[in-house]
Amino acid sequence: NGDDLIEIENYLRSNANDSNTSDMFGIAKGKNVIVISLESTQNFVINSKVNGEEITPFLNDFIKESYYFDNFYHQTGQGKTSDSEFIIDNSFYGLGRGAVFFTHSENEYNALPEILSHNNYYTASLHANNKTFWNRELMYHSLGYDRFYNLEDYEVTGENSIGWGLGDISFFEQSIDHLKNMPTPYYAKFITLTNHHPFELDEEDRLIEPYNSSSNTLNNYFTTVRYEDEAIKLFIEQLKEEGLYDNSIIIMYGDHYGISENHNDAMEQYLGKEITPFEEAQLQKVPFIVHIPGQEGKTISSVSGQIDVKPTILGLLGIEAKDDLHFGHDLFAEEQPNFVIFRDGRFVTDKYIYADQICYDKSTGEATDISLCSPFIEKARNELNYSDSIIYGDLLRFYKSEQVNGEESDK
Ligand code: GP9
Ligand code: MN
Repeated sequence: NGDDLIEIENYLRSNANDSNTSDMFGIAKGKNVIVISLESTQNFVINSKVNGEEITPFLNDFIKESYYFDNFYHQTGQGKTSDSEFIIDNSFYGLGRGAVFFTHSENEYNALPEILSHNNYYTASLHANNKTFWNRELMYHSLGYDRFYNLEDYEVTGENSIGWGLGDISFFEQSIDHLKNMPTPYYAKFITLTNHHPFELDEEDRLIEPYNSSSNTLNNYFTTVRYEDEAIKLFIEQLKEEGLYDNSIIIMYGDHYGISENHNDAMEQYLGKEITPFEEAQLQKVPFIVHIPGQEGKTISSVSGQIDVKPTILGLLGIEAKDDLHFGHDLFAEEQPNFVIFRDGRFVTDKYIYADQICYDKSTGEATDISLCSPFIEKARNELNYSDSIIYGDLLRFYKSEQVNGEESDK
């Protein structure tokens, strides 16, 4: 009931950091927000090569003029892409089993699109797949999206399809028209698809040769990541041509891993090292890139995750999120907890990695005294439980906040 929420509220209030301590607070006030979900894109492809060729030549350049977080982790579970969307829009964890997009689409949320709507933004998600996939149509309604540009809004033919559906290059090309017609400012989320298991790509769309290992999945993965990189490059060029680039902040994140541990033999060959649980946890890093026009690039190495995206975006837009309940932190604020919790209870701090019930010392990669991890084990369990309680109990029903910016709540 509502009382359960009080304890959680107290926890979240003491846990949050203060966007007002960020010298970036409000830096992108009123700008469009373009978010790109990078399908199955893990961080190990950034600034790496296969057969002597860069895998992400465009992103490697783009991160030089962006804030690039190189210790940022996905936190998804079985809900895969939908979990990443859920975590990013709500700054809550997904569920330990199943996909919250399916199981709790009728809940009350106070998601990023809803908050942004209250702040004069038009909000849309763009993804050339069936609108019922991952129950998006219903869930997007609860998250407060104004519009879902789905399969019906794209021209998909045999010609322009790759693997799961519309190829990313055509997807972005066609999306530009949708973007041009949107009321401004907008929050527009683009969900890519081509770099999806099993990473199929026609010979003619290939920009680099596959890798050579025992895993065709890994071998082909590099080619579809390279294709995705090209699609983003072309999209950014089009944004510039259309004059949309300078009024927009561009945010990219990897949604979840692409290469599961079933391919560890091949990954060991590629990385040239053994994949212990310590390494396996670090392979869950995904890129997180924030491009703000007029700002110089910087690599930020604090430990962070998808849960931090919502407070970070709100901070950049100068929207006070004090009354918003969230588990994450504004990544530009002064205090950084350097603590990221995976859905399965693993975690990473600045000093330790906890995986397979082992507490690893990050500086050596060796197992260390479990008591060093104990306080974090406790905190991780607690936090996941709190998040689950909110979702299972639909507790935001009871949360009557003064909306951000003092607007009246409509709940
Ligand atoms: C489908 C796309 C892929 O619409 O989001 O979903 P995934 O299998 O990665 O969760
Ligand atoms: Mn996905």
